[in-house]
Amino acid sequence: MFNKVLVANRGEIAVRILRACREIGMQTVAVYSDADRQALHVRYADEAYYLGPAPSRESYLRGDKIIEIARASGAGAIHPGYGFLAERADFAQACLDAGLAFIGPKPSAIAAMGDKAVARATVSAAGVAVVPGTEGEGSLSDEDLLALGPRIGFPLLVKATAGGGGKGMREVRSLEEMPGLLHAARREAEASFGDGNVYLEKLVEGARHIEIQILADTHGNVIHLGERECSLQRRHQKLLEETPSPFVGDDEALRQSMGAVAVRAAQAVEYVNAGTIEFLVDKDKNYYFLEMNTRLQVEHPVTEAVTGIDIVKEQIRIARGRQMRYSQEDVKLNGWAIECRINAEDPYTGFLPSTGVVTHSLLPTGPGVRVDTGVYPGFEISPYYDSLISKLIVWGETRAEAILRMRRSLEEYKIVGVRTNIPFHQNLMDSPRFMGGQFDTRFVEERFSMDGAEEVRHQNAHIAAILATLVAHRQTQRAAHVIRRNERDTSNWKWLSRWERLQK
Ligand code: MV4
Repeated sequence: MFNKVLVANRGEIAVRILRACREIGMQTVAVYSDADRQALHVRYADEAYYLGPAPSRESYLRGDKIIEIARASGAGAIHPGYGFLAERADFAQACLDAGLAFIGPKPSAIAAMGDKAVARATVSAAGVAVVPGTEGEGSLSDEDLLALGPRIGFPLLVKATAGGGGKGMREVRSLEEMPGLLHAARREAEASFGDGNVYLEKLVEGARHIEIQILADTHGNVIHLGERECSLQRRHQKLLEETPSPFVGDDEALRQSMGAVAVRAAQAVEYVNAGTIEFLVDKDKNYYFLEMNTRLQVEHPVTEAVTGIDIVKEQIRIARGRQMRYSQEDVKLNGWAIECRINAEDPYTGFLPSTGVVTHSLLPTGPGVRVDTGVYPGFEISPYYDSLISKLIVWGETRAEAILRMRRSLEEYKIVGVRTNIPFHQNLMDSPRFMGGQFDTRFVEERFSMDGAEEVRHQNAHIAAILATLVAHRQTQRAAHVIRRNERDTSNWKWLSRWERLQK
């Protein structure tokens, strides 16, 4: 049984995994590229080995080299994190062939869920609802698809079978525009995945994106850890996740029903370890399987915050062949958690990536606050990898408390040297639609604006009385502040009145 883990990743997730290993007494091995010689994950690990030049394909995607390092260093297991090699069935198989444990599912489960048409057919056969569309696993010709389109009905979506993340996806409104869009989708899928195969699904409009975290061990136990609301995203990049979903809310029947269906979908591929089932949920609470992510996800900490379960430690236990420490009855959702993804991107210039040295940073702390990051003052954010600097996760007893805590934490958070999307999140926290939980997957792109002039709000005596107390409290707080409030911040005064209006 292994007692040394190689973490085949970088940034905040590598640090997150190393921390779990440290807590349970596992020895750790990090790997790094030229751009990451000074990175936190390298410093944190017991040992670190050089992979190659900065570009991913010459470093973090070098599965052969990583396996060689694992063997040479005496690591008995590889944790892939997310991205890079995490969902490559061939890499998982190569680990097993080298006598290494892969901290994740079996190669067959990765492969079955990686092909979206196979995934649809597999879970559908297990009784899981999928969006109406083409059926089966084989590749379909344009002729086939043009015949099937009208039967499914418009509007529909062309999706890449090798896809995920919206690549190779096209919305089709009529039969006339279908040939051109099929061609464009195939070309994009071919360029992105080396596979131009596509399938069709009816378009579900105004849907929310809600996912269920599952855990499965090698003893046949499969449990779910509730849902995460992931509708707030831009160009298929999630920006904020929360749990519970404001849309599921206290509909415990819906939560348990989605959870049970997610478990069934996982069982359909004999799933082991941590995984996530994505659902589209329409306004009438009908839900449909979208895809399964066969990895640890970026947003896993919100689930950890409300369940108290350390998902990464559980992943390692499972990979060691142990039973999970929890049964479904043990899983209780306590309070509310929100995660903001802090990216090195400028929200005022259309989210252009921002690179450079982080000269100073001041992290928010205090009750109910967690920051997962791989960045520290002096570290250079390079253009080679994703722009995620950190994840700011807050917990509150209620959604309102979590939002207030997030606003407070965003104000405290100071990063100097690169531009970040913190102002975007501050704006979002002030958005009445966000506060009211009234948003779907189009919200950020279609209804949200960064130049929102503050609306003037009438304030009645009742609100004023509450606010007087709040302002007094604020002043004591401010006396202790080293950092000045951001000019763009909405005052608590305005914010509370918005909140009050929403509660009416
Ligand atoms: C959909 C859909 C509506 N109807 N499928 C986007 C990425 C990929 N994971 C699937 N996606 C969607 N599939 C049907 N039949 C809407 C989306 C979608 C979306 C899904 C989740 C999160 C954000 C999204 C943004 C736009 C579209």
